[in-house]
Amino acid sequence: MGIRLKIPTNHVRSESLKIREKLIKGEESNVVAKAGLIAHGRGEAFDYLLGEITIPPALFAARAAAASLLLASHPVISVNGNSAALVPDGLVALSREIPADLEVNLFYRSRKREDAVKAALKSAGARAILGVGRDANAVIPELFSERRKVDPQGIYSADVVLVPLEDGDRTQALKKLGKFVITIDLNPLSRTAQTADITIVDNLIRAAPNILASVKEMKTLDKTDLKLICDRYDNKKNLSETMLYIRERLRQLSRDN
Ligand code: PTJ
Repeated sequence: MGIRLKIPTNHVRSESLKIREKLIKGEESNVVAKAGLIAHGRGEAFDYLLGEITIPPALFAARAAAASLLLASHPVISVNGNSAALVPDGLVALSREIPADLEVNLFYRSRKREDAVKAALKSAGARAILGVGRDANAVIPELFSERRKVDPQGIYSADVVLVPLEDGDRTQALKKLGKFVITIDLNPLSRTAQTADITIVDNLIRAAPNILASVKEMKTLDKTDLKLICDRYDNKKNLSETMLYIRERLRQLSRDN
């Protein structure tokens, strides 16, 4: 085990350091892949550009995501190492509230990591967890990474899949299978962000509670109203607004200097 950092509460970046510690701990317990630590660094850089807040287009996307998940006949939340380390409680609460299945899906798949992610979800209160061991015996065609292995009871037969932060290939493959894909990715330029049906450009730490709050708020709406929320959403337009927000923020910051 590495050196444990004692984070001073008055440190200006204490929140960010605590999140890093969560991921380091997650890596030590096999939940997070080593590459997950690198992926987090990339995310942090994009989060700086947003000002580390949920910007209006991200909130709008989170609302559309909540409506789509509520309208789905078989929604599934795909869980990788980083998401299990960062927001296990949030994902379990979301899966209960929708309700949606939880499925372990890893790029760096090993039995050890599948079990570690499953254990993290279990200690957050999850009951059924799909996609572990022999249960992941269906294959997403045209996908050659370990992500191709899915559960026939889960992602394989889902109509809507929520895929928090990941690499690009699977989103395209899932779309080819006719799935509606919702992603949470701080990088608006990533292949996942560009190909998903709904992209929430926000930190998963903020996005998960936002989706949950919208699901709770919209649960009593009828299908026509939920559909209206979905129909009003345009991912390309939302991504453009995100990039314009970043441009405007950088313009203002460069003026202040
Ligand atoms: O647990 P595994 O084996 O499934 O592996 C997971 C990782 C993340 C290692 C794997 O999917 C990967 O390599 O992903 P990438 O290609 O690095 O993409 C991760 C994306 O997530 C990047 O676009 C990051 O900007 C973004 N990201 C990182 N941290 C966050 C994030 N987006 C939202 N919230 C975050 N906290």
